[in-house]
Amino acid sequence: MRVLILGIDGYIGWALALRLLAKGHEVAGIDNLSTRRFSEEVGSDSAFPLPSPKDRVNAVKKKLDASLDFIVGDAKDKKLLEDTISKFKPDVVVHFAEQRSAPFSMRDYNHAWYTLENNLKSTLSLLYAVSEIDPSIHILKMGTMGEYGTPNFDIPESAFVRAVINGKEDIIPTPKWGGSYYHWSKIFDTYLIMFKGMLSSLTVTDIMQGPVYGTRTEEIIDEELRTRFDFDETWGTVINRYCVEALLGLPITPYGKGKQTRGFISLEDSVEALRLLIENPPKQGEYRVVNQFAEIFNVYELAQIVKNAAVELGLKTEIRSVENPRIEKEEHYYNPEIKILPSLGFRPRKDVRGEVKIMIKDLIPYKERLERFKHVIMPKTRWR
Ligand code: USQ
Repeated sequence: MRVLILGIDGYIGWALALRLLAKGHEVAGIDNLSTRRFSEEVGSDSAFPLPSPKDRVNAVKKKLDASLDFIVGDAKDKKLLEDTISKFKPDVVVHFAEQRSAPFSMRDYNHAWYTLENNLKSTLSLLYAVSEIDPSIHILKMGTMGEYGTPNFDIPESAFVRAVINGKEDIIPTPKWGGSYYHWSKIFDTYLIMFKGMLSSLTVTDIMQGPVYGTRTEEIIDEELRTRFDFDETWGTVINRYCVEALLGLPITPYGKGKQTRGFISLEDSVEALRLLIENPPKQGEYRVVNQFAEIFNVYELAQIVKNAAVELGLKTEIRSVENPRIEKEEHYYNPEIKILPSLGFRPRKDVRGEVKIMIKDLIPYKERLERFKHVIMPKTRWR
C-alpha cells in the first residue's frame, strides 16, 4: 500500500514508518519538525540524539534497503497536502501532525491557542484535501482515549450512544470531556471529522489511543534508526518519565493520590495495531472509532513496577507522590470497551513489567546526556 504519514518525525510517526517500510509498503511523510523545536523551548531534548531528516532517510536506505520521501513542511498547508496527495497517490493518509502534549497546551493562552489552531487546522486541511482530490482515500487519525475523560460508566467503542432525556430517546455522539486544551483539540477534531466525513462520505479510522511507552520496536535495531524519546515534564508521558527518573536517581513521581487509571500500550504494539488498521480499512464512507490500548493500570501501580525493575537492575530509587499539577480525577471508575483491534487479530505482545526493564537498559548508555536535563523533569506546569 502507499501510505502518507503526516507527523513522520514524531515518536510514533517514525516508528510506524519503519514498520510499514519493513513490511513492504511505500511510505512518504511530512513534518514541520515542531516537536524538536518545542522540546528545545522547554529546555529539553530527546533522550536519544535525533538524526536530521536527511540522515533518517539515509539510515532507512542503508539498514532497511528501502526508500522514503521525507518532506519538511507543514500539514496545515492545504496546498502542500494537495500537491503531495496528487503526486504520491496514497491509499491511506495517517494524521499524527498535531501538538501532542497536554502540559504544553496548559502553559498559557498562547500555548492553548497554538494547540487548538494547529490541531484543528491540520485536520480540516486534510479533510478538505482528501475530499477534493480523492474521497476514497482512507484517513487514519490519531485521537486519544483522553477524549472520553474518566466517566462513571463503561466507555463504549463507538461514535454514538443511545440516550433517553425526559423519556424521549435518540442517538447522540458519545459523551466526551477533555482534561486539557490538548485533549479538547482532539475532541473538536473528532467532531470535524464526523461532520465533514458525513458530508463528503469519507472513509475514516479515528483512533482513541492511551499513553504509549517504550524505547524500541522490532525495526529499531540501532542508534541511527531510533525514534525520539521524551521524559521532561512537558513532553514525557508517565511510564517513559518514571524510567528516566529511576535511572537518574530521582524520585518516581505519581501525581496526587496516584489512582488515575488509563489504558497503556507499548510502542511496538502501537505500531502493530496501526499496521493492522491500515491494512484492514473500514468500508468506503464509514467512520470507524477504535479504542487502542493493551493494559490498564493506575499511575501508582506503574511507579511500583518501574521501581521494582530499577531495583532488579541495581539502581537506587524511591517513589515520592507529588502534589498534582493537573486538575483531574485522582480516583475513578475506568472500563473502556475494546473489540475492533482484537477482531482484526491484534494481540499485545509486550507488557509493562517486561518492557520497563528493556527501557531502562536502553537508557543506561545515555545517562550522562540525561543528567543535563535533570532540571526539566519535576512537574512545573500547573492547570491553574
Ligand atoms: N502522571 C503522573 N506522574 C508523572 C506524569 C504523569 O502521575 O510524572 C499522570 C498524569 O497526572 C495523568 C497520567 O499520568 O493522570 C497520564 O499522563 P501522561 O502525561 O502520561 O499522559 P497525558 O498527558 O494524558 O497525554 C499522553 C500523550 C497524549 C495522548 C495521551 C493518551 O502526551 O498525546 O493522547 O497520553 S490519554 O492519556 O489516554 O489521553
